[in-house]
Amino acid sequence: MKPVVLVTRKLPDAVEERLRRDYDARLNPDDRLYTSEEMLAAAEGADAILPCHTERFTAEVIARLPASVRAIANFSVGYDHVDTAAAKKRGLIVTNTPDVLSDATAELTIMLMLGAARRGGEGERLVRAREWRDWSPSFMVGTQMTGKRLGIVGLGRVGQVTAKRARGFDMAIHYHNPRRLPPEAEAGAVFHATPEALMPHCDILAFHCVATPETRLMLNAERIALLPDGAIVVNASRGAVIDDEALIAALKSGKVAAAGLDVFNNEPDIHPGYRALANTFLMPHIGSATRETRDAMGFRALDNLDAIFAGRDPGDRVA
Ligand code: 8YV
Repeated sequence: MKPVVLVTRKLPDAVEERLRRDYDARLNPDDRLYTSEEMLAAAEGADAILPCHTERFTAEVIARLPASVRAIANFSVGYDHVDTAAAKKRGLIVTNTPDVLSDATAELTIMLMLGAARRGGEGERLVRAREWRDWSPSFMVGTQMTGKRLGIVGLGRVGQVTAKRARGFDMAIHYHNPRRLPPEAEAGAVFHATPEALMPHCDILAFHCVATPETRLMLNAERIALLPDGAIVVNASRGAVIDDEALIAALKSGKVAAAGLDVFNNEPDIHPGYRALANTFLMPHIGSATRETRDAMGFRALDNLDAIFAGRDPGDRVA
């Protein structure tokens, strides 16, 4: 008998084909978002769940999962939507999909940097609204990215690819991680032991860290004050790392010249202040949204499930 897998969202065709071939897959062809209650009901009798970051596995949800469920194989690298302590306590195996989305997310981060620095959103809106009337030497003048300092919070898998791409723009890389990396991973990047020490070196500040209680609201008013005037902030990690009120105030005052954001607190119902500002470049959480990467994420989640049901250790176990 094939293991039963509840797949909470519509996944790429090639991934679903493999799911149908190897599992008794409960798919969601209409991609309807489940409430927790609906997900729990749909998981009745399932051996595993293959969710996205859109499904939340709080301690309460985990406690109510049917006894048959042995694993949560996420279709995401981030797993802040899963209470891993509760999962461990319940003996659930939890996996994620690292590596395969690093290129796509770094690409998007470069787009956020360029979009914010060169006023991409503003220009696009202007042209579409037929409000582009003339040209002048001061028209739509932005910030040049080439040769500037890029500060990265979280120089991990995605952060290191962003750093590599940014070096193509002759940028000097600074970073803050909880621990200093070995020289081959640093590739010349300058380590700062605290976020406070990093801030003054950021012409552009990019977040690639994981969302944890330690990184929550990392970018607050005090740290913004330490940035150079006119710095640019980009975020393709999780909205939780930014204090929205503080960033919006800095965008209004000009302390922060522009922000490029792909992730937000309370997506998709984001802080309305971001929409009202001209100097924001806003994307709807599409860091990993390329055909290649979404296929690879699905295959990686399935590799993890295959290992679990073959009695092997899944490569990407996080709990
Ligand atoms: C996805 C992401 O869009 O992998 C992550 O952590 O944020 C994105 O790649 C999403 O999480 C898919 O579930």
